[in-house]
Amino acid sequence: QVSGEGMLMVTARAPTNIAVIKYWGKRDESLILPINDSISVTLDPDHLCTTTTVAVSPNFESDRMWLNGKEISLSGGRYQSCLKEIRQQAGDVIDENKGICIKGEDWQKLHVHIASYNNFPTAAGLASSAAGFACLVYALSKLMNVKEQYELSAIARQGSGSACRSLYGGFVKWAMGNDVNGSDSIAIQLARETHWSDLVILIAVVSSHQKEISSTTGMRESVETSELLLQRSQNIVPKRIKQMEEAIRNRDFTTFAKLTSADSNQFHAVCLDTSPPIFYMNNTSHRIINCIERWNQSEGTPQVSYTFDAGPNAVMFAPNRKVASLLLQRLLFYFPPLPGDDLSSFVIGDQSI
Ligand code: 2P0
Repeated sequence: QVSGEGMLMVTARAPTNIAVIKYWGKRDESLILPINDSISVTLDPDHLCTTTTVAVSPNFESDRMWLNGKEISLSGGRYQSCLKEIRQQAGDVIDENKGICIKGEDWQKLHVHIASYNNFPTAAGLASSAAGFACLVYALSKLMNVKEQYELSAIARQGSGSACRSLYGGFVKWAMGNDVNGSDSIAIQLARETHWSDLVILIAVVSSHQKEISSTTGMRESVETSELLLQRSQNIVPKRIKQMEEAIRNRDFTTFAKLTSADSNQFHAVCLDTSPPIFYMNNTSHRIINCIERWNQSEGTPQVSYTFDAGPNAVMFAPNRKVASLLLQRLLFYFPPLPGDDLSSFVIGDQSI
């Protein structure tokens, strides 16, 4: 889109993703290279997403960014890496009718303004940085006419590791790769968003406060101090990745559910095994786990599964809408709404319960 003052603008939207086999730990901090593969589900962009508008104009004197309406600094290494990499890949943008002629090399001198909004709590364990950097890199790539779209995940990864997975919908694997410069540490789509359309994801926002220990700091401390993390990344995750890929391929909910809950619990066990220990879940999170585990045990096979990221919020999976409704009923029984609670948020898909 071109505005009156010769400003060129692009708006993009990217959803967040939820890991079912977790990324926790880097082997290279600056390139953001992980110590194990991970697998995630990208959420529907209508619910949890970032919307980012990027604009370029010869009148802009510096790169600037606003997040949820507040200006933030772009001086950090992660923003700088993404901007530098995208500019290196930038192509010509020429539209004679609109009087636009930007050559690939011109992007090195032109400045951009970025406005980004999250429609969910920032930094509360709902992977805001994943949607944020995926959206930023994608919007910039469209603005700057980047040809090699397959390289975008390696650029988004340098903004935030989990962001590389948000560039694809459906089920996505982030392959850790072997290359020292990270060229093969990229996201790969395992299955499209329509592959398992019965699967329902429920999110219980237990707290929308910012977490005390960022994922970046937490995983650095785990790499430095947790023996369990080494065992997990070398001997446990590789097996789970294969099993999870197969479960997704076959839409095998029982295996998917067992692996998802087990991997979440192991990730939080690694956090406890870190010195000093990190507590991302709270008492409410533990009660949700108990509620689901008791239900699954009473049925003899997993009805639903749960996973928690670097925060107390629960993400739950049900094999279909009927079971999702039963899960919601149970949650509402154990966690009755308080007077004044907004019940309109209790919805599955488009239907309120
Ligand atoms: C994941 N998490 O796989 C794991 C599970 C949180 C728990 O990816 O340092 O924000 O920016 O690469 O991507 C959160 O880590 O960390 C995360 P950086 P990121 O989703």
